[in-house]
Amino acid sequence: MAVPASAVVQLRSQPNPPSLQSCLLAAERASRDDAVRSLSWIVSAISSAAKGIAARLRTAGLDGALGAVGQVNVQGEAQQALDVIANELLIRELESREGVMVLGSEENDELMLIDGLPAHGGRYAVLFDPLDGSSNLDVGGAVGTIFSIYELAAGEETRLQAGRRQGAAGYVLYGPSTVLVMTLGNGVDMFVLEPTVGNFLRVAERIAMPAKGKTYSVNEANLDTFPAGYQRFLAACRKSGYGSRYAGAMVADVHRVLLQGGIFLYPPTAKAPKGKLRLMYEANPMSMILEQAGGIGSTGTGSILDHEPESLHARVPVILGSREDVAALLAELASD
Ligand code: AHM
Ligand code: MG
Repeated sequence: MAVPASAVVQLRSQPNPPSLQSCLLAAERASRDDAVRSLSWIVSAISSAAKGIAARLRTAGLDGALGAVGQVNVQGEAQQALDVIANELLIRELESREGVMVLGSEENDELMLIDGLPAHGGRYAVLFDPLDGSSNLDVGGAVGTIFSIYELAAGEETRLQAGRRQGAAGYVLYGPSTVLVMTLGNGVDMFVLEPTVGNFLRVAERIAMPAKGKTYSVNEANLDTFPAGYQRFLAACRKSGYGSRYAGAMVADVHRVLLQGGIFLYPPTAKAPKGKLRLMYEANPMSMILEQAGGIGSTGTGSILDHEPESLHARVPVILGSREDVAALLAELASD
């Protein structure tokens, strides 16, 4: 049953919304599973880094932190100064967290192995895109951080796993306010950073996304090179009155889809035959969030979460959205 708007509005009007820290503690207490304790401890580290990133973003136009640094990352993309700053803030918070044994970032060529102590016997890998949509930075557009957390078996440190094995995932959207959305595998909660005290406060819990939306989100400049099924689906959406919304930052676009329904796409294109977005730290965590909220994440041929990773920076076509919208697209793709 889809109740996003009403659920969010009701919770927003609560007089004393709980902080992220107290929600994480409550989740730990409610679970006998040691893994929940470790996962919340890691999410807490990410939330600290996010506060630092949000602060740097607020003053970026004043302190010279905008613009490129003259380096290109492993994806061949020009690194922005804030890509580097956000990456360092996350690494600094996470590398000292008990249980974190492996880090993987969009900005680093290889997995980073850390000489840490296992937490309560658990060993974890954290994969992240420190600043998603960073081409929006110079024009004051929204950007985000995306994260994905896995529990590792001993000896599995360098083995990439399918997204289905994620223990927790989430994102932070740096827009008019700083919003953190996360799942520990038991529903999706949303928090907003209260800037005077610096606490993330919960504004929605157990988000259930609408079964169908009214907008699609895709870079339509690439339309002519999408496979035919995508083109037919988008034409049908236009015919039935759908609107188009595209921020150019996946976090902002998927956040809208989570709250209001609809569909976000990054299909194969002539320039990027496997799609542009990366499986391990973009598609998988977003897919876990959407599936936990009742939506679907697909590559067009199967579930994103079941897609076996070929490499840390592997790309996949991405379809994320409300279940009826995604089903309609998959039916078009299957008919070719
Ligand atoms: P980035 O992680 O280097 O910022 O790239 C990912 C971004 C996504 O946020 C967004 O959906 C997509 O790239 C936009 O790409 P395009 O400009 O091709 O539409
Ligand atoms: Mg990205």
